[in-house]
Amino acid sequence: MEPKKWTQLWLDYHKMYEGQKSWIIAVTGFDKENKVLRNALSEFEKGILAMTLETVTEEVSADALTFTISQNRTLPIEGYRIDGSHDGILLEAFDEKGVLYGVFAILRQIACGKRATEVEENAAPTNPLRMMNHWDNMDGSIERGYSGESFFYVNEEIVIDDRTRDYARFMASIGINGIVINNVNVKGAASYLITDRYFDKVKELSDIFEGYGIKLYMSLNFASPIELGGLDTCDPLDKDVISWWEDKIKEVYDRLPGFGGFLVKADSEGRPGPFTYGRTQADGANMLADVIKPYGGIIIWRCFVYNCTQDWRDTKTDRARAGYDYFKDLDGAYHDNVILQIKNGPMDFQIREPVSPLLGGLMHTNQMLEVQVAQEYTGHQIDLCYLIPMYKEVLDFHTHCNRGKDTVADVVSGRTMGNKLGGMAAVINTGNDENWTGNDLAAANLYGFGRLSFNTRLTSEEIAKEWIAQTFNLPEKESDILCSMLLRSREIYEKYTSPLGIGWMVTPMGHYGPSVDGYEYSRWGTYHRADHLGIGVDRTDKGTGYAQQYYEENAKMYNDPNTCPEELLLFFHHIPYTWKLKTGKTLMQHIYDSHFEGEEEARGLAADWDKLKEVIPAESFDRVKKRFDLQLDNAREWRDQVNSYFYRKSMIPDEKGRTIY
Ligand code: GCV
Repeated sequence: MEPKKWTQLWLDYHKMYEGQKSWIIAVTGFDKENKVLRNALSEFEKGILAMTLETVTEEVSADALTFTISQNRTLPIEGYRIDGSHDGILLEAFDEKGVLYGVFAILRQIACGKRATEVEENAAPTNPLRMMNHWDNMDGSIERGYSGESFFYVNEEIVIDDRTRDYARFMASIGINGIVINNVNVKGAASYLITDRYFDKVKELSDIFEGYGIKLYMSLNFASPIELGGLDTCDPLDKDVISWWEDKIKEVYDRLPGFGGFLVKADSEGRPGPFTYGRTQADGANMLADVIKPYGGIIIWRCFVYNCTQDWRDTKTDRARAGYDYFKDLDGAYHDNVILQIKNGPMDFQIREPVSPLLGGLMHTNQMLEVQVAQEYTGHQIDLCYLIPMYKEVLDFHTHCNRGKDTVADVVSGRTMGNKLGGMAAVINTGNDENWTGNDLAAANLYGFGRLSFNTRLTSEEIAKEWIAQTFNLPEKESDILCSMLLRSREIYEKYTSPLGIGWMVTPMGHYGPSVDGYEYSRWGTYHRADHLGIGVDRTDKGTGYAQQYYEENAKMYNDPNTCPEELLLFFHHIPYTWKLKTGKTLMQHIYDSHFEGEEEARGLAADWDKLKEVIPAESFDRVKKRFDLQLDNAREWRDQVNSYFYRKSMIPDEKGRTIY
């Protein structure tokens, strides 16, 4: 079979200028044979040649430029300093990873318009852990994957080829230092990743990753002692279970010495966990953490724990409360090599949610922010939806947990509490499609997540511009058009789907396209609780009490519909259709207008894309254009279904007299 080709994403070096010189490499303080260093040098050689036509040579000549790499232990771990001058470039770094990141920074700056001799930066990652979570299954499918099949697995075998290496290069180029290679829902063959059946291949994969400064992690099946060990329990306090894990984890580290640790989804959506045995989440996490500790491993324990069968006809029952209710009381009980991984919002990656109150609500526990780059609820990589502005909002959110250092970025980076472990993780959006991310423009989210997790101070616009320059190298005018498209896209998607924080209203299983009452667990009634008078979920002190899970300042703000940010109004309140918003419009009119505007603005995005036809490579242009055609159908459907649903519920006509079906 012809191997599938693939694009080089943002490492598709374009010719930027024609340099006249050659380069000599001088390394001091580092071992030149170190894998990471060798890969860094080869990236430099490749990138500089493609972008400037200058070559790296061993012949010393007076007019050659020198690329000096030198160790500097006063810089932070993984940090680097680059300084271009007429003689060449000086790159100082704390460690080899810093060299690798420094090289990619040099190449990025050249791709963004600087000459090699002008590059300049002093940088160190703001987050200790910057991770990608694959939801790839071993049969090759990907849970919530919209870019083809897995490139890690085919028919329950691990595939390692040039694409794997390119993937590792891409990840390193944006600063990723940890990758979880399998779905958190560990099913079928994936349980055997920690057995002889797969160790050799996993080791090969881990060696490739290591060469790019990346640790390999796996999702773990909490019921492994039963499924692999033949025990009749996986109770975390049972001594046979503990001893089974001791043997297993020893075996794992014997075979995979560089292994990072496990990611665990327990007691959620049918996954086994400590609750089955009357134990707490901390009992489960700590048992594994203690066993893995001697090997330097960590346990990343997800807080996406909720009871999907709960009956919410009782107004106090609320899925949004679950994370905090299960985890807050155990703050401080988790051992120091446990990190709790918390989704950005209390529900599930909707287009707009408040920040999870657990972030910063926990004050004595390592925490990591989980976001979803895969566009499960945000358009399936068909609809354009640049998610970096959403991640920025989350990172910049003031939790009020600690004066002066209270943003989510402060909390997860470890600055608030002085934790060594923490960071950001993303559910990745890649697959084996030729362009990796289905929609070529969805690669901006992949790129952006990595860059943001490395430097949370970057703006959405800076990231978009960097990505555009490296991917397409467009003239300024066209670059501005594309940048504006990206920056507008999230709000446009929100406008034609579910504005004001209501969420869902999406097809229950697929999560693409409108289904106003369609929440997968809706046998207890609609999720949005709309009736003929109003819509929204009362999460105030008179309702489910969710708003009270925040620190006082935020709790008060959310509790009152007059101070609650309007983009979250229906998340926190049940509001009559006649309610006046700050614009003076009624809620009902806002719903109509938002859907009409959203659909129209989506057409504006597609029209802007057409303006780029001459400057975007034809294959890429056509792929994206086809997606815009689908997006426009989707936007129309959302507009019409939502508007007609609420018109029929409220019987309030559109003031502008537009056709509502
Ligand atoms: C991996 C949502 C998704 C599931 C996903 C789950 C999770 O519910 O729809 O596909 O499962 O989140 O984050 O564990």
